Amino acid sequence: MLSCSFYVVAAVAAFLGSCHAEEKCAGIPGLPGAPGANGLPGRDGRDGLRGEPGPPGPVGPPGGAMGPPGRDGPPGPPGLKGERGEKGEKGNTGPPGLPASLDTELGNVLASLKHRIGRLEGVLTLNTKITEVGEKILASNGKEVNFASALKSCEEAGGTLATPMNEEENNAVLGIVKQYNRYAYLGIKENETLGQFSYMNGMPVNYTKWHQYEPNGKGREKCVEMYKDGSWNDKNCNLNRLTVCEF
Ligand code: MMA
Ligand code: CA
Repeated sequence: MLSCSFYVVAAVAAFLGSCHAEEKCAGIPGLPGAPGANGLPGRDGRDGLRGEPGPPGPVGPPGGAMGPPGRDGPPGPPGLKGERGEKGEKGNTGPPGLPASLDTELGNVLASLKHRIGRLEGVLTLNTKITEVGEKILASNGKEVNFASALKSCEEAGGTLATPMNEEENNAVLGIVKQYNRYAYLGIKENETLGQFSYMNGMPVNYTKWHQYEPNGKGREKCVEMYKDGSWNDKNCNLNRLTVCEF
């Protein structure tokens, strides 16, 4: 609070500074009155902005009613593949195509394959790995085993035991017998009728090259071996003979 003496000094200063040359001077202003009493409180202001939601409340007492179900979680991973369904109906017939004989693209592929196979046959023949006779290919693994094992080896390789059906084929097998200098089993066996021989498919033989006085086994020699002159002998099946296959 400003003291009374300050007001007096201020009033004298104002008087001396503005009035010392004039004829009539205003009177000295009175001293300011004491400050008035405080006014009444103002009116309430407007409501403030809405606050953030508060933190979740504490867990309620046990035994309270269960709250409502929560929202669905995110989708789970895909399930296992289902079992194969039943086969569907046969589809419609496709558009008509060219016969293979008139399809140039197919013809080119076939010609190329034939050429390549021909070259491979040339290599195998040159190296005496195979003998080609008519449509047959003859080959030996050089092994001497019993009849059942020899037949199995040939069949596992996709063929069967060599079965000469004519003189030319018999000579081709003979070439392999001479090459290994070993007797070979043929794909021929005596059937239920003693003295009668059949091919592995059960058909009776229609070409034979029996050695003189053969066959003479009469049921005791149910397999057939080729001698080194190309003639045949009925023989036990449990001996070791050269494996010669035809494909
Ligand atoms: C052996 C045996 C027969 C064959 C005769 C020919 C003694 O038996 O190989 O199969 O018929 O020889 O003499
Ligand atoms: Ca015999």
